[in-house]
Amino acid sequence: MSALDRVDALRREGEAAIVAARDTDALEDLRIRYLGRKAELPLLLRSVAELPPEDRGRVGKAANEARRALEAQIEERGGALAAEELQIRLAEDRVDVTLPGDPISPVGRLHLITATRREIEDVFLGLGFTVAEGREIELTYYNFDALNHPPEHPARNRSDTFYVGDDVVLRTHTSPMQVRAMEAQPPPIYINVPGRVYRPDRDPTHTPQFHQVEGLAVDEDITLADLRGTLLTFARAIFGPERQVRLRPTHFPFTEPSVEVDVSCFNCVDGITAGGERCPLCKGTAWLEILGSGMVDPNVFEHVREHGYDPERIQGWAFGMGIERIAMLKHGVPDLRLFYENDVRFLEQFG
Ligand code: 2NM
Repeated sequence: MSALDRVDALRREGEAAIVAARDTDALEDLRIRYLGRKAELPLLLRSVAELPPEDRGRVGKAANEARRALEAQIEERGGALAAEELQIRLAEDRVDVTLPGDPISPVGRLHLITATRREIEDVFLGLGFTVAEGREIELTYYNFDALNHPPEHPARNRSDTFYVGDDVVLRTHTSPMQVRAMEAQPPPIYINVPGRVYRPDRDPTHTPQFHQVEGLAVDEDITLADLRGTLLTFARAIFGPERQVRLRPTHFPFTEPSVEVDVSCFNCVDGITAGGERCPLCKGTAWLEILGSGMVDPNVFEHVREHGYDPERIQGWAFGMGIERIAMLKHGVPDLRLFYENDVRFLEQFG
């Protein structure tokens, strides 16, 4: 076969193959087969000089034209195939966003501390309180001074408080946020402040980190009777509708008068269980201590007087409770350490 006939044959064969190519991958194979560095047509083009002089012009021209024709045809077919492939992919990837979701079933549950915190918050939200969270690293001013703890108060000792610096501590209660909230908002104020607090204690009933919820209500005419009613509602929501509360006098630096609040035991009658035994929950006393509270000392208001808290015009009460203690009483948790060991056999029973 003459070189010219061979060029013609390659061109026709190539054109037919390109028309028949089913996808861009097949087309790429054809490009290599007909136009690649080692393909016959380009080789032929490169060796035109070795042909007899009278053939060089015609063969070179035909081979060049064949190469350009195949290139153009591959280009055109490639564009068409790529467009077709895109349409197919778009059709396959189409998502019907109106279909109902298919979420995986949730794994895990709330930790008992979290569940109890939310339960407490929900009771006070229902009574018109809002929730405020503060910082865990506090200035001694907010943790002590503004809360009427004098410089010599024992709670300020290095042995009773984690100091981060001379005037910076890990908060020992969430009360500092109550002061910050009063700075930020004039009375009336009804807030709940849950969160983590720190004290350097470790024994069977104390851990260096624990959780509190504090409450603060300040208004023009708020009294200890409102505190009692609020805490009775709280006690009944958490421990059952039959509960009673009792207030016993005590002392706190930031309240005057101060009271410890007990809820009637839900595990016995008058300290005796249904089985006739001395009640192990209340130790036969018929009462369970749940929190501390009192009327906010006017000295606390003096620190926020310029923010609208004139102790001659407003008064209020505050309370603080340990979330762990509430959860242990309510669910009969026998050991504080169970909250922090995170044994799933314990965690799975709640939340
Ligand atoms: C308690 C007991 C009594 C309390 C006082 C204040 C504030 F900021 F108003 F002064 N916040 N929390 C308070 C009072 C906390 O916890 C056992």
